[in-house]
Amino acid sequence: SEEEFSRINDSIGEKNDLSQLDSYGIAKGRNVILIAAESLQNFVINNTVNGEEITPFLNGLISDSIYFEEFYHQTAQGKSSDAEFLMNNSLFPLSRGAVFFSHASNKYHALPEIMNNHGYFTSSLHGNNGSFWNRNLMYRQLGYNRFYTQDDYRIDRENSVGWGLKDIKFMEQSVGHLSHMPQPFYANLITLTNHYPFDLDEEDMYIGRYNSKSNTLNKYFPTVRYMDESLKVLFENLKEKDLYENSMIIIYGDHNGISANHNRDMSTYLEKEITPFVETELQQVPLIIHIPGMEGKVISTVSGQIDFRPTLLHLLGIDEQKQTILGNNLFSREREDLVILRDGSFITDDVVYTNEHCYSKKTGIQTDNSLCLPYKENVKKQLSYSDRIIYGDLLRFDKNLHEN
Ligand code: GP9
Repeated sequence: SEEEFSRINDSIGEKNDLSQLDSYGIAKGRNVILIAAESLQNFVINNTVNGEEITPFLNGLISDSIYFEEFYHQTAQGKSSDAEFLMNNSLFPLSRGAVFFSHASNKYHALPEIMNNHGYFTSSLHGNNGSFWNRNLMYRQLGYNRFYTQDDYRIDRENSVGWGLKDIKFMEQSVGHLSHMPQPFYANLITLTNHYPFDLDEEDMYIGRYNSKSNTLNKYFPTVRYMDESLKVLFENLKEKDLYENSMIIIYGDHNGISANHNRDMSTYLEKEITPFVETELQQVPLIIHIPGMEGKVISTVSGQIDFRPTLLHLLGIDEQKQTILGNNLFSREREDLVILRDGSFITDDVVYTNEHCYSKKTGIQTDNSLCLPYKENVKKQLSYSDRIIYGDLLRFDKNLHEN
């Protein structure tokens, strides 16, 4: 009901005005190119396999980007679609099923719509079928002006592998689309090659496979390396088409690619035991914000996909105080260092809570549950607010939604 919406809103409270910070509006007016990097986990960054770099392009890019090194995916069964939901709505996905399917006719007040209201042309680009994850229906509610799907790409046997169009070809053709868009634009590019089961043609292997009993883990590294190469191609193409200087390019990992089924071989690779603590850490994905001409910096605060939207709007200098969201601007100094995963696990500066156990962040050793206790109530509340907003379609009562 409307009352419930007001109650939740009152409890979330209005966000602080952060327009006085130096970071406010530093990317104002730029095109925004957001890359969903399929199954990209953070452990491959600045790491090697068989002595070879796995993400040479990203490793270089990070040095002149804002890199959030402790950023978590918060997805559940809806995988890539959950990641999109989090990034665009700053709400949690559901604990079961995919909100992209179950609540695709709800009212949202999503990032593409807000950007659109601020003069942006908004689109999503993906070399797969438009109905995958129900995107073609959900995107209408999220406010995208245009969805480029497999019908907008030249796809043949030569240029595809596994799930479809190879990432390098996808990037080349996508920049073709970007070059025809009205500016400024907000474009969401969804990669595909680094998808389970990580199939790759011999000619696209820039590095060799890992050697363990897990075929999945072995094959993961060359496809990550291939995706990394596709990002290099993206940047080259953007520069060629004069789209680089006036854009900001953001890369994020959507969810994990290597599940707990591969813990034994993962443990060999990482040379450490995969405890529930380490398994939680492995849910970190990269978030890299590249603003051409601006200095890089590494930000270590714990954060998650839910925090992306207020952070982006802050950089664009778009006011976000009055929105019904559960994430926090990552440039805010008052922000509580807490990230909640969809299964109720959480991470703070000092502790990690998962599977009903509390671990010291510093040592990774299980500690007294009382250290995690103070956060539990808030964690439960946040997840339940999000659920109630989705199940009750409560954003239809959002007055901001109608003012815009
Ligand atoms: C499908 C692609 C993959 O279009 O985005 O989705 P996933 O299986 O990773 O959720």
